[in-house]
Amino acid sequence: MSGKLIVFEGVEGCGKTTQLQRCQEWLVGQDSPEWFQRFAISLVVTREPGGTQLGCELRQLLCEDNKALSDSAELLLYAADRAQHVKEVLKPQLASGAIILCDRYTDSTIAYQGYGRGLSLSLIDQLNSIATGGLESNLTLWLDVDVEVGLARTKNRGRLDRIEQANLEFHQRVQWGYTELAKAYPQRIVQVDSSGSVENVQQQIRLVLSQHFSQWYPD
Ligand code: T5A
Repeated sequence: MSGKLIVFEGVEGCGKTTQLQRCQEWLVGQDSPEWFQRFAISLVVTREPGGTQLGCELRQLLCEDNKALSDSAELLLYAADRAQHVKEVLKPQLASGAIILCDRYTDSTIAYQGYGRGLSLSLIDQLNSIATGGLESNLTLWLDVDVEVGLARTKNRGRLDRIEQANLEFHQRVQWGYTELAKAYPQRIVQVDSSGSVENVQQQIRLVLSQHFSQWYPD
């Protein structure tokens, strides 16, 4: 049985890391849904950037306050992180049948480096294709929240990383990118209203996951 790749995406502070952890607790915890136990599916939680040892080092370079990093260098570092992650983690785990919950993937590069930084979308498609070897997500949950709301959440949390410090227009272009992606790939991307409470968003996600699992693993 081949596994499934489920990706969490969205602008800064959309709550994806919080929701991904809640999903993990749900799937492997005491309230684990019957369908998850029945198929004895193994669960892997990972992220980009930083899902491998090399990726952790690249993440430091990408997230720390490094004003000298050019837009093209940034793009290539995200691509390098992804290439390593796909080869070392995603493909082997999917081949062994795991369900993977992944914090960010190819759509982040399109939204941030393409729409946000204004780099060529066709070049990004080529780089994504080289880095992934064609591996697409089975489901991408786009946690949709107003940019201002998301940024306010991250500010409450304390020190901002390099990209969080970018201006509001940059983050609005990133949001536009996600909107365009959701229109272009409705079969893969599901929009989740992420403006409500953590519990409310989690309920929406559980519903989407339950529906997809019943299609992927019919009785
Ligand atoms: N990046 C990444 C690119 O530019 N290109 C790429 O190709 C890739 C892969 C690091 C950076 O890399 C960029 C994007 C990023 O700038 P990251 O680690 O995913 O990527 O960084 P963030 O997006 O900053 O992720 P965070 O974990 O910091 O934020 P999340 O996941 O959006 O939000 P979360 O869950 O940590 O929540 C943020 C705060 O909000 C609260 C939480 O408690 C927390 O304090 N919160 C809520 N508050 C109220 N209501 C809710 N519903 C809430 N949900 C969460």
